[in-house]
Amino acid sequence: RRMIDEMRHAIANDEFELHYQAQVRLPDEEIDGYEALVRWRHPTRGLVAPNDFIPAAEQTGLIVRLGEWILRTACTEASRWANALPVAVNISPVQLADPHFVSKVKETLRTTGMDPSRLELEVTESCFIGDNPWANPALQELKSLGIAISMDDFGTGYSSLAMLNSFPFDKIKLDKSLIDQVHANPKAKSIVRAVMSLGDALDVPILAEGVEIVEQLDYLRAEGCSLVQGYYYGKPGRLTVADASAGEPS
Ligand code: G
Ligand code: G
Ligand code: MN
Ligand code: NA
Repeated sequence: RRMIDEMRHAIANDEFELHYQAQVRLPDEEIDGYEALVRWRHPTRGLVAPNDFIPAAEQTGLIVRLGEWILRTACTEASRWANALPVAVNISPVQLADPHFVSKVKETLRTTGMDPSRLELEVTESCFIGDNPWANPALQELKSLGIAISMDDFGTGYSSLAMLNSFPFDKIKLDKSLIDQVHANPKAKSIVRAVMSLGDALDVPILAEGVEIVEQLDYLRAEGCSLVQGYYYGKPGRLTVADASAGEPS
């Protein structure tokens, strides 16, 4: 309760901020876009990580309002980037269960002037399971506007393959837990190789998450992985003028 009152106040008080992490294209190592990751700049506790407040926001439904703030802020900030790269925004299953989600996204695109083809929404399989019959049509409609839809945390759930079969994702984000051991463990190597081949077969690009060291990158390159994201290239942060934004302080 207290946490939620505090978060409600924090939204009104502008205490949340978005950090951006580069997604890098291989083999050329050019930046392909950025993922927005929310943080809470708490007046006394400092910078609070999303794992410490997103679950409570989801349980209470406050994620709907926070998610609107996140989407609006990501679109506002990204529409000012001089490099005009795409921005990827994480969408909670609770947001997708809101029957007004699609109209809210459309409204946000309209009010921020964001080009829909520069917006990507990241969803997890928990968006589809349970009783949300409109997740699939909602995402189809957003896709028809030119918004890209990515499957996040691929390989961690129990129906990821069924989801790939039921929705035409634009990108698959292979979870960090499978990348962690990819330089060292033969089993992890085989799994990652199989996912790359799945991506080829479906003609969907695979993005490897949580790449931290060059040995992981070397294996991913050798397997033809086309996108990577992780501390190796950069931690999430405020974008500086030199990075991406025009007239925006870092
Ligand atoms: O940024 P970090 O790695 O600490 O994020 C931890 C978790 O919080 C990840 O699962 C990530 O998807 C989630 N998360 C981060 N930012 C957002 C956001 O803007 N919206 C939602 N719904 N989840 C987020
Ligand atoms: O679940 P999702 O993929 O949206 O969350 C991504 C999370 O992973 C973010 O919290 C981000 O800060 C974190 N992250 C991104 N790259 C790395 C990395 O290389 N190492 C670690 N440990 N975490 C990472
Ligand atoms: Mn994500
Ligand atoms: Na992930």
